Amino acid sequence: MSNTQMREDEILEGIRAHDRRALAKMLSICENDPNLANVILDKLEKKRSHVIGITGSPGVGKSTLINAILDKMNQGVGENVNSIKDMGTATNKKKIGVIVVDPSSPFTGGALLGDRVRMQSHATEENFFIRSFANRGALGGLSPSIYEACDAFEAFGMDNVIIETVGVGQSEVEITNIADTVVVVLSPDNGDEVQMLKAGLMEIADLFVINKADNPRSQILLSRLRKMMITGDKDVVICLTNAVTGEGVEKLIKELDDRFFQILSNGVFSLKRKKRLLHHAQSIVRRELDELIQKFENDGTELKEIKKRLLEELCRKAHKNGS
Ligand SMILES: Nc1nc2c(ncn2[C@@H]2O[C@H](COP(=O)(O)OP(=O)(O)OP(=O)(O)O)[C@@H](O)[C@H]2O)c(=O)[nH]1
Ligand SMILES: [Mg+2]
Repeated sequence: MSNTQMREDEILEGIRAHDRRALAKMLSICENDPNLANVILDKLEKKRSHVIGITGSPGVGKSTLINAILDKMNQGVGENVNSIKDMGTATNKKKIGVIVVDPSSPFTGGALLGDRVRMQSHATEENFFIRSFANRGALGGLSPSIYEACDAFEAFGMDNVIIETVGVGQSEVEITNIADTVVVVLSPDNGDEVQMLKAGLMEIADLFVINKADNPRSQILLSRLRKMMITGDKDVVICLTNAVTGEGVEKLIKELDDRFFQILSNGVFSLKRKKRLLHHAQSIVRRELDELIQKFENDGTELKEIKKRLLEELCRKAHKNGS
């Protein structure tokens, strides 16, 4: 048995047994060897998680809000969508995976730790798992291994997978490819109203949060947002929160749970999942093409092998998708 095979079996067994160390290893494989990650993930049964993208301009309070969400869930707030009783904890608290996509350092390619530090108080709790990913290679977008990481959390049986991304550039669009629900966070002290219009955040939001509700100007932002919605064709829930005190966060969790059950019953969830599979396949193709370009200069014979692998991967994804 090869080393890789041993590692694979160990991880498979560990994830099925809800061993956090196996999940940590799996997430590292997602980051460093996404092809191997896909091979392992294919052997795992995936639970149905609600994948929530939290996006918004820098500093609006996304990390603080996620921290507040975890606080509330730790107190038992929120629906346990998977109803997993066998996760090694005798609790019915929600199981949450958090992915923080940090901008890459051009020097190290590594993830910045700032957001993780913000959520540090929850980092070691049994029912939560927080992981930072650098967005290396994906200019302005999400991490190239985000699809695999999301699958890994689902295989682990998380109720929610929360993805924090800075709402600039490509990541805004990309988050709609992977999340079942996109939460756009705005804050009154960020000149967000103008940015919102510019960046098309209006279109991608399934739910708005006006954070920093302790700032009186949040009421102005609220009424402007409502006005914009009247003229638009979308009726989106708006929640007001103070992420520092946790005010309004319970209501936000309830709105998120309500939306999850709604999209499960109206077919939107399965459409979102089809979209995610398609974009996952595309990300594999892009990755393979990058490899191809790198290798081609040295050895043209690689071309056939890579073409074959690409086709196999696409057929596998299409088959999984039921088409
Ligand atoms: N007054 C007030 N301050 C807040 C609130 N939420 C967050 N903050 C503060 O706003 C600052 C930025 O918060 P973060 O959670 O780091 O914001 P972020 O959106 O994650 O920022 P990036 O990850 O850099 O994009 C911190 O100093 C927080 O303490 C709030 O509801 N009210
Ligand atoms: Mg943050």
